[in-house]
Amino acid sequence: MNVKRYSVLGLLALALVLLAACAAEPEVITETVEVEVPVEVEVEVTRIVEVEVETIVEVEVEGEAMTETVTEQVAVEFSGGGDTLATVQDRGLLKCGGNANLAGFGFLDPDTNEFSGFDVDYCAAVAAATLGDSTAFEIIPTTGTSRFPTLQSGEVDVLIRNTTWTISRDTSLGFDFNPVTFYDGQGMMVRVDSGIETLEDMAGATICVQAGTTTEKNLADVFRALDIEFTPSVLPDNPSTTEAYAAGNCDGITTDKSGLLSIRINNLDVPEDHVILDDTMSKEPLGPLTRHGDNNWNDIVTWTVNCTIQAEESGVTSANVDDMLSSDDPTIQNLLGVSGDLGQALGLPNDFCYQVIAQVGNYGEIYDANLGPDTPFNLARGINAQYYDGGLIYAPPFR
Ligand SMILES: N[C@@H](CCC(=O)N[C@@H](CS)C(=O)NCC(=O)O)C(=O)O
Repeated sequence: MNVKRYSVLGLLALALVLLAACAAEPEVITETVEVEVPVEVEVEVTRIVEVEVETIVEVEVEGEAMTETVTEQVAVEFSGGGDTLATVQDRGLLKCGGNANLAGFGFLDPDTNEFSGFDVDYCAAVAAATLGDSTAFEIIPTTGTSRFPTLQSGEVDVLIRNTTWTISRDTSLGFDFNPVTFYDGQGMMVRVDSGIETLEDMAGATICVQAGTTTEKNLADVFRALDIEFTPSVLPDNPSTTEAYAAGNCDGITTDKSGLLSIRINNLDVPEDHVILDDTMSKEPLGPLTRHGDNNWNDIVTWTVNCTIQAEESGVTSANVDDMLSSDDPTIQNLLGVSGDLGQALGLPNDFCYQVIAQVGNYGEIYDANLGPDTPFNLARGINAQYYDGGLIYAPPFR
């Protein structure tokens, strides 16, 4: 009995103490505690990448001078993905790997010392998107073999030089490709008076081709598949390849069809004496590329290209872009940064695409300015038409 009475009293006492404690003002205690906060550290990774480099060597066979291609692995320092946007913005200048010898795409005019072409305009577009100034870029000219080490080493921020997107370039060479800006295919040009009408007529021919290109490999594969014997004459750049063909050292010259058209119009004395065969030997999707590992920079180049493509689809041009700022079409509002924070998510001003269109133009304008009906190329859009016109040019949504 006693036991029971004591425990009831004890419980009452405990309840009173707890009530008093609950009613009391909470006491504020200030003390310093050490906590571990996860910190993100940016690490610049430097690795050595093996690159296949093909060197042309002069050899003498039975008293006759010939060239031979030697393929070797060369170690190139890979500067890592890094933060290319910060580098470009600190420098106030975009460094673009380009081409100096391919009129229409990338060409250095020896008289004016100015670069022009379809690829050059895409360098201007990236400069407009990232620096707000389409003139704030410099082209570093590269050849078929020097272009990849130039990008890997960090000498340039982006490579925009009639370069084909292939799996090995995207993976083992350590790059990321962006949207295709020009869908091409490999062709063959011959002299009209040769009587050659198709590749099958080229048995025993000598064919001029440029080193370090997809072209060189496709040529061997296609001719092997057709069971046609040929002799490749592999040369280091466009001028030497074209000169060898023009001098009659080769029966045919092969590269991307756009390249052949450019060579025919710009580098041969009488273009009408040369014909590009109908045969298309490969797929050559051409576009810009960046170093693998800098995802944001790759996104920036990707959405700069997409901006030009969407602008064409939405009817936004360099001439009407200011009026389009008051459009009530949500896609146009997003595209031009009138609504939403799409630019900010890339680390850019929201009007990055407005700057591209106002200063450079939309995809169709860039195409026409360099390759369209008012240029010597007069190259029909073909598969480079917008998807709604039966082509392959298509921008994902600006949402
Ligand atoms: N698209 C092909 C071929 C690109 C290429 O280098 N083409 C040559 C022939 S049109 C060129 O641009 N030459 C200019 C030069 O190196 O001077 C590739 O990516 O390998």
